[in-house]
Amino acid sequence: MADGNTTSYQASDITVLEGLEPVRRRPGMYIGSTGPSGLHHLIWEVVDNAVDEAMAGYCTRIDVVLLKDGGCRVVDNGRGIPVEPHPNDPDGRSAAEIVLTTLHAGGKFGGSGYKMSGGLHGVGISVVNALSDRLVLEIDRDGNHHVLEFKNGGEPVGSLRVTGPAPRGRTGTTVTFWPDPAIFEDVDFRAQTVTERLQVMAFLNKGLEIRFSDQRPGHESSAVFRYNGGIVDYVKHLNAARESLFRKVAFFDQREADQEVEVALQWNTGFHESIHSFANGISTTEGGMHEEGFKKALTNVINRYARARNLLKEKDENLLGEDIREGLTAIISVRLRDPQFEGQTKAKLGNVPIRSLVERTTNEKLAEWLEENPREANQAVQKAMLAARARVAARQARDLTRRKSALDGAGLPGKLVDCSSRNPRECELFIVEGNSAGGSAKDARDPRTQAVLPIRGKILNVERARIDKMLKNAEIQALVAAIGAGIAEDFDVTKIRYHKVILLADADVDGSHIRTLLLTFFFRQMKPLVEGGFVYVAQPPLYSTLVGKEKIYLKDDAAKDSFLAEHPDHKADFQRLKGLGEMDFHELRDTTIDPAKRSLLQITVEQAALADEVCAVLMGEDVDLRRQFIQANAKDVRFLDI
Ligand code: 0RA
Repeated sequence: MADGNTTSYQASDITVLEGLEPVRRRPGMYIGSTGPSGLHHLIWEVVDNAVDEAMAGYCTRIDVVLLKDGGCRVVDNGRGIPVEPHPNDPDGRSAAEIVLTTLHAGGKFGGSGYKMSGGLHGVGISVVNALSDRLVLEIDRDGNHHVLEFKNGGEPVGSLRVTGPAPRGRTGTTVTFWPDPAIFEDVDFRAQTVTERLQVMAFLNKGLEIRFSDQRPGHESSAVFRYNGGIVDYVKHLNAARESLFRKVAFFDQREADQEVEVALQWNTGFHESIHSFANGISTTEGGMHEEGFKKALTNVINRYARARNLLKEKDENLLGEDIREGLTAIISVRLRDPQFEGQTKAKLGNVPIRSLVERTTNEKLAEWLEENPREANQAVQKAMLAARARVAARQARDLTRRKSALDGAGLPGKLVDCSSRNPRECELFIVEGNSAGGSAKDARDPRTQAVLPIRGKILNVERARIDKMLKNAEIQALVAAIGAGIAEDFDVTKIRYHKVILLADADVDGSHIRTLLLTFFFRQMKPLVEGGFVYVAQPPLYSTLVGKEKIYLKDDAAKDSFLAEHPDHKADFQRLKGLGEMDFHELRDTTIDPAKRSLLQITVEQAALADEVCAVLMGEDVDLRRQFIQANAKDVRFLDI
């Protein structure tokens, strides 16, 4: 907000409320937690104050440094916190000292100085002081360099004093703090957390240069973030790994007396909606009024355009919001006085008036953008129409699948080798890659409680195809019918016919691929099955060896190594077990089928979500990105390693 010309700021504007003891007594009230999130909150708080200076038009650069000794330094080139004696303070302390030692002191709460502060995690820089065992404040202002140090959670050491001249012409504030180890579970900052946040702040504040440097031994790194395109650059960045539908990024904004909005958007050829919204620079992951206003207007504008151009005919139904948002990447950034954060994680914007601002702005300015960019507008509408057609086809396919599986017995797929028990709690379904492995599994199972469904691997190779295609797939239909609880919105986890759905595939690339695809399918179309912990992966061992007459199975190389360490005299050979298809009846039973001997991995939602990500990445062309992604995540999910 470049309102620097119209507001004057004096030391007397800073209102004095209360001391810092409450913060140390109940840190969670002020920073959420004393875990990593709370710790990083200290940095955000100081940086937000500097960003406020930037928004007010006085600061162009912020430096964040993680110091060798564990401290954090934030340097800005703003006006500097006021240094004169505070007129309302009987002891004549400096305004800067009051700002750092008084809860809720700061121009933001005084009224006139700041209009729409971003530093409204609400707490102010004094909270950082309260939770640091040491803090050094340096201010360059009026040609002087001022210093004031605090210890033990905000006790000033003397008073603000001039130590010399400010570097020529410089103004600005430097806050260096060392989080109190008595307060925080852990005082190690995580560079990635910091850089990700700084990058987003740079995107949201066009032209502001934010530099990061990590000087901690073994962590040395640095980065510079500056985006002259602001949120337009943000959208380009998000779509960089994808194929955008067209090159242009739509942008529009609107300012009113005490609220403002900026929107940037572009479609990609994918199917995912990726809307990121912010209020005063804070990510609102649960959405809220600003997102509501945007979505409503977007649906409205695109439908109006499609009708006016006769792309949608009179007899055609309107496009739904979800059709239009397929493949959409959008940033909505609003600034407002007194943002209300609601919802489970306090990440949902509650201010009603902002909805109308965003809706009006989008209605008006996106419509203009479409008129001015007919080629792009046409592509967006065509994509939404395709999505609508796919949605209708998907519903038909779902209905068909549901009808096919309506009656048990009659509706069960021919390939399913079912078990005889009708008590789902004790029943298990093995989904087995390939017919030969399916045959062995059938022989090795307990026919009372264990069922086998062989599927042919490659036909599932539709990576993230639209759901209508998936549902026409015979293998998927068999799967849905066998599990017997419907699909997507119709999925009813209380109807599942097996309480263990076990994926049984080889430990090789193909097996990994099919596991990933199946997990993606469960994650997208039967999420409660995953959430309920009903999905498992069987982990057939890699090696076997003989100890006397007994056959020992070893899961992987690590298991083999530790076995050898424990049995230094072991002479017998190790057999490498090949594919499931080549295992004999006994091997298969003893390692993967028999509940008493096998090893199963229960799949978490996070793992299934990761499989979904892997599929998404596989869809793209970016092999490096795929490698990086998988390397970054492979440690927890070995079986997904592709
Ligand atoms: C109160 C009043 C003014 C600026 C600031 C605080 C201020 C705080 C921080 C914290 C980090 N960097 C900061 N920069 C400025 C207004 C001063 C004026 O009117 O000159």
